[in-house]
This record gives sequence, structure tokens and C-alpha cells, in this order.
Amino acid sequence: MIIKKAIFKQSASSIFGCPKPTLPEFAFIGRSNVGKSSLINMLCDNNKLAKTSATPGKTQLINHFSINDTWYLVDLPGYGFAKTSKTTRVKIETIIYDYCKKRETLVCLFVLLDSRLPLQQIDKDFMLWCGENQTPFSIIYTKTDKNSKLELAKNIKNIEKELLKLWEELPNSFISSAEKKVGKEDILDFIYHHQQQTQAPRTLLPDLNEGEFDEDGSDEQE
Ligand SMILES: Nc1nc2c(ncn2[C@@H]2O[C@H](COP(=O)(O)OP(=O)(O)OP(=O)(O)O)[C@@H](O)[C@H]2O)c(=O)[nH]1
Ligand SMILES: [Mg+2]
Repeated sequence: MIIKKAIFKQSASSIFGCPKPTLPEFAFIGRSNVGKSSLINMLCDNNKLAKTSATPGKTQLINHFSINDTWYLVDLPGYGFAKTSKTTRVKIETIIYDYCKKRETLVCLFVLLDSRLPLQQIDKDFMLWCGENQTPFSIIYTKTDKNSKLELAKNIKNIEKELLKLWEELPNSFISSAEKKVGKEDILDFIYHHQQQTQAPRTLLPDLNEGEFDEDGSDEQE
């Protein structure tokens, strides 16, 4: 798919301020600073579309970008940003969880994982929450330009091993680098094939490995 038109639509501080739920949408989520906004810019070939920053906690609202007038890309605030007040953290978590659980036109969440790190507990918890709440997700590994190919393959293999303790099968996953423009075609192809849906398809949600889950599961654009 080619993105011919990408425009900022609106920012919202809650699900109630989002655009009317008439178009399918694909949202980007992950820890603060993992590269959500940069990836959106890379996909749209426009570095000024979503605001990025080297300082974590940049995106604090739900930002909708209208793509080719037919679907939305959504930039969400990051979770797990420790250096902020408890009030702000709770506010951001409410925004994220409310959106992910209740937005009826959300087709797929892309959960971004830093390709240099082992699977973090916070990401694991978030993906388990998605499973519990029937929120379909795929994984995108970010910042792969900072890894050697060997390190990348090793790290992804370890993460997949961890994921298979939680799910019977692996979720869809993509490799990306906003810096080197890696992953664009694969991610846009995936979106193209799912954009006809205006409701979250059950098929994008991997089956939870119930045994493991019982044990671990107790657990305006700014
Ligand atoms: N080398 C490299 N750096 C990247 C890549 N993607 C993002 N970055 C850098 O990582 C930092 C954070 O990027 P953002 O896109 O703002 O991250 P975010 O996840 O939107 O962060 P929050 O909005 O704070 O949650 C910036 O300094 C980016 O330049 C990448 O693919 N490669
Ligand atoms: Mg951001």
C-alpha cells in the first residue's frame, strides 16, 4: 500500500474526544521512548507528522492521523514512564487502557518492543492484559539499526521463547527501524490486508497458554 495522504486529525485526552468511530484504525503502543511516533513518521514519509523526542513522555494524548482518507493511524502515549507524577501516570494509563479496551474501530494494536532489550515485565504484563481484554495485537521490534544482525536474531529468539510460555502461538511480528526505514512495506501490507475490517478480528489474537497464564497472569497533539 502507498500512503498518498497523511494528515493530523485531532488529539484527545480520552476516548470521548476521539474522531467518530467510522474508519478502521491501527494504533501504536509501547514503553515511553520505544519509537512509536518515529515509526508513524517513517511509515508516512513525513518526519513532522507525529512529535518525537529523545526525552521519554513526549506523547501524552491520543493522536489520530487520517491516512488516504480511509483509515487512521493512532499515536498513543507510552506506558511505564517513571519520571512523572503519580497523577499524570494514572491519567495516562487510564487513557491507554480505556482506548485499547473500548475503541470499537480498533483493528489492531502494534505493541512496540525495543529490539535491543530482553522482554520487559511491563511489556509482558501489557500483552497479557490485551489477551484478557480481547484486544488484538501484533509486535513491532524497533531501533533494529542499533543492533548487529546476529544480536538482533538472538534477542528476538529469546523474546519469542518467553512469549511462547504465555501463548500457544506467536503473535504476528515485524522488524523495523525508523532511522533506516526498515519494515515499512511489511507493516503497510499487513494494514492493507486488515483495513477492510472495522472491528477487531479475533484471529489477530493469539491463544493464551492457559496453564502459564494462571500462574503469571495474577498479574491536541502535544
Ligand atoms: N537509532 C534509532 N533511533 C530511533 C528509532 N526510532 C526512534 N528513535 C529515537 O528514539 C527516541 C524516541 O522516539 P519517539 O518516536 O519519540 O518515541 P515514542 O515511543 O513516541 O516516545 P513517547 O512519545 O515519549 O512515549 C528519539 O530520540 C528517536 O529519534 C530508530 O529506529 N532508530
Ligand atoms: Mg511519542
